[in-house]
Amino acid sequence: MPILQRQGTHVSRRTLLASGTCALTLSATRSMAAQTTKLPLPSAPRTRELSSAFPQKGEMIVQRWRAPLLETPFDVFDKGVFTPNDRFFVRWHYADIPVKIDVTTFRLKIHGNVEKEVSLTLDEIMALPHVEVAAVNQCSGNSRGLFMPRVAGGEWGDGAMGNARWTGVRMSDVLKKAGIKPGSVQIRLQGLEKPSLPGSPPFLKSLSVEHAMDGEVMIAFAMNGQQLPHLNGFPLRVVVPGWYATYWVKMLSDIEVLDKPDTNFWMATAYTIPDTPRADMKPGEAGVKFVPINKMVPRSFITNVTAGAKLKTGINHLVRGMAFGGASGVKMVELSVDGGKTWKPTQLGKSEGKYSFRRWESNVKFAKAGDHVLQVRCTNDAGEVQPPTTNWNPAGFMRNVIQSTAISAA
Ligand SMILES: Nc1nc2c(c(=O)[nH]1)N[C@H]1C(S)=C(S)[C@@H](COP(=O)(O)O)O[C@H]1N2
Ligand SMILES: [Mo]
Repeated sequence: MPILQRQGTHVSRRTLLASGTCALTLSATRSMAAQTTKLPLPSAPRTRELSSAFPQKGEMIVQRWRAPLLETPFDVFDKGVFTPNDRFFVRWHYADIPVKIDVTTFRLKIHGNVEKEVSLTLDEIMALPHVEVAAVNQCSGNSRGLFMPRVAGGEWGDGAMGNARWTGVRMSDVLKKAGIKPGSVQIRLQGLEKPSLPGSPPFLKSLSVEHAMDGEVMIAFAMNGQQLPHLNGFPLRVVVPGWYATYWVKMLSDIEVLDKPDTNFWMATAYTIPDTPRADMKPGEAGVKFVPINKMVPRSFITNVTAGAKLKTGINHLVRGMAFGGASGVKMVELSVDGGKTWKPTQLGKSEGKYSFRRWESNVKFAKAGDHVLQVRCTNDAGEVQPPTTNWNPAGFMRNVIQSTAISAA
């Protein structure tokens, strides 16, 4: 899929914006002899097709063809802390996604409770100071397929997440172009896709003005040094470091400044969590207050040993993986080889910043033959630690229980 580069945008040394002359086919079709993979889910059908048929994407686990839900195969996370763009997960609510974007006529509109309504060109946006952040983009429902009892929604394994170095401009600098009027409370973000059925609510997400102006919330035009893949939001997407991906609106084309809190479906009904510790409740529990999902919580994974592995006794094994702190950095990652009875700190890799994946590794030696359960847990800089028991809520959000990998030593 050749993406034609437009040369010489005056604001960028690199050529990051496609000319938009090539149309993408977004509804990939099944191949004849489809490759499949098995996800380790307790309840859902586990077999999923693997496909490289989506534009600008390598082999991905197909959760749904249309609108695309593509999961990153877990072995990709063992290769490094940055998830390659062509293996980065994809999630859209509606299938009516533009297949072609003309970068010369594209505009980002800012309207609502502003001093001056503006429609910014990509050149005007890219002329603002550039900023960069390494940050994890994780779906609220990552690992939903592991929820018991089962809940409605995409049955993701653990691959509805990815880490990238995002380059863009500060949301605050963009908003200043329009000027936020006093009394504004939220900004509402919208992308270019349309609801598939008339009457379906357009995908709209809002952030508080204070959050949007914090200098960290970004409008990104590049990911890992390249223009955004079409399915990851070309030409512009919102990046909200430390917060769940639902706020990271793709193909951002419209910002409305609101003087009242947003009560649209995607804020008030969908993407809400129980207002309880760890967003935990009992199935069917009544009287639970729900609030919009927000900050991420710490998680960690073993990436080079899979369940059922047979490891030799008496020699050192390097066990490694990655962790992220959620809304703050990774403070510590510990490993247990006895199912959580005792824990030992692991060695952390280089920090790429507090919102990034971080590598960890540890040497493990099994003295005696037998079955062992490996567990890894992350503590973040805010002192939050992954819990030993699972949380539950009806949307399957915010899973961050310590994961177990059963192996045998021989
Ligand atoms: N325009 C638009 N932006 C969107 C969505 C969407 O449906 N439309 N989905 C959100 C959700 S729920 C997720 S998990 C992330 C996924 O980002 P990715 O496809 O780049 O991995 O995009 C977010 N931004
Ligand atoms: Mo999501």
